[in-house]
Amino acid sequence: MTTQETQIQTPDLVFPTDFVWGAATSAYQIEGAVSEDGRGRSIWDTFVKQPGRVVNGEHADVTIDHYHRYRDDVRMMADLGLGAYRFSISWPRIQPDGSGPINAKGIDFYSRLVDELLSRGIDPWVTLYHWDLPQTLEDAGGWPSRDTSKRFADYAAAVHDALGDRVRNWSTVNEPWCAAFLGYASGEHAPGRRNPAESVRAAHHLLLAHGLAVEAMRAQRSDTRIGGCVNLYAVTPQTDSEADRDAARRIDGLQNRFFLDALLKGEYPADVLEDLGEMSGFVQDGDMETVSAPLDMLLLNYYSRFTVSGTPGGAASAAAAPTDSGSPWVGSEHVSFVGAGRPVTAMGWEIDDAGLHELLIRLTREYPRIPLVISENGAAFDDVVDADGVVHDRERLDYIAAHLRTCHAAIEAGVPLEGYFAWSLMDNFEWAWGYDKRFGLVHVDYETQARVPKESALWYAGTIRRGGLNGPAE
Ligand code: IFM
Repeated sequence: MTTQETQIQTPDLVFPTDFVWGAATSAYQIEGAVSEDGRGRSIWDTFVKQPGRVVNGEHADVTIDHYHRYRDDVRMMADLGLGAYRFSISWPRIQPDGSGPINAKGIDFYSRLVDELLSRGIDPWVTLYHWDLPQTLEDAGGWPSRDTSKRFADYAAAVHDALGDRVRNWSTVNEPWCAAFLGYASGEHAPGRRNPAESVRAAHHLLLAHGLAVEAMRAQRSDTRIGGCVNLYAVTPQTDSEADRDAARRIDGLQNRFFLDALLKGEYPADVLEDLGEMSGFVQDGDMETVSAPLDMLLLNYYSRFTVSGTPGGAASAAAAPTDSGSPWVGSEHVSFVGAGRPVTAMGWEIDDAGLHELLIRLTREYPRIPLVISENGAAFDDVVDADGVVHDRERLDYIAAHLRTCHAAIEAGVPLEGYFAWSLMDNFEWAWGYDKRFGLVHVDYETQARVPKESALWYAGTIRRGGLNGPAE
């Protein structure tokens, strides 16, 4: 035993020894190099150049230049002691036009990244789609078109064929709710369409794409672990009134149950289909069997709780879009999101770790038992680099610590929770908010590209080293 090991104190809350300790990013948010090595254009490349779409007209042509700095970034991950790194593949790097032959240079980048991670003992977790649809496919109809699902399965098979020998853990579509409803209903995200009926079709085709990709990948290898990835919210009615309870049912239905029931039960919830009315006439025979192909795990992203009211006149406070946008709440546009008085992050999102506990218990009780992984959890705050060169981000540290305590309590209660990925490893391009919101454990100076681990990163490294954490007084 080394001196360092003898000094490690046993924490109060010890996690299972095989618990996965990770951090996550996505391709478009960190890579830059948008015109290099044969990469095609994505819907985000188009969107960010349209006036008024992103705060301060910012874009991700360079962002934090991970494409060129990946070796240094992986070294930093190793210094922090990360056990796993979740990143996404840029579809237009692999297939510049979204179909046809693969771009060898695109695959080569991810192959080198995977090798670099493995050489430092970090397990690569691949996400196949984190919102950067090739523009050519959007021009051909985008996610409202069924054909896009088939193109996705081909792309998934190509990536899996190239990396499946070294990457065991895969997820298909990150947060299909966002891709469908922010992309095609509110227009807050690329491609910026505002058409409720199209957004519902998009949601179904994103789920179908997931299922077709699972089939294609399973046909290639039997040792790959595949998960779907959803963003879930705890949802509470503001009062016990019938209107507020109905509002909570609707928002929980569209945000949570629409995706969970489809993936894990092979059906859409009847009440949500009723709310959507004619917009839901898109399911073809056999689709739901494909969508609910057996999974090895469910990845869930958790940030906050929604408190909702069905009483007209409530002020919307949750995740307000930076620019003028429509409503993503198709069929529930009358619902308002109200503040419940909890502290908020820089996004205006209320901090509520109890909501995560509630969701984990609910998943275990109401759905077929399946291993769970928190694939994103974290918070944006207005970080400053202090005179001592350190980012004292105590609020982020407290946020992550509180959610990890919740994870521990859930495991103790019998929830099959296997891992936790902090969002995000580094500050990066926060979609319509540009560089205004910093989610990173590691601070990035966008002028110099200097990376400096924040206090939360150093604390997280200690937590990983100790295999757990202490009570709130820590
Ligand atoms: O930055 C995003 C990420 O791309 C998807 N999940 C939520 C994060 C914070 O908004």
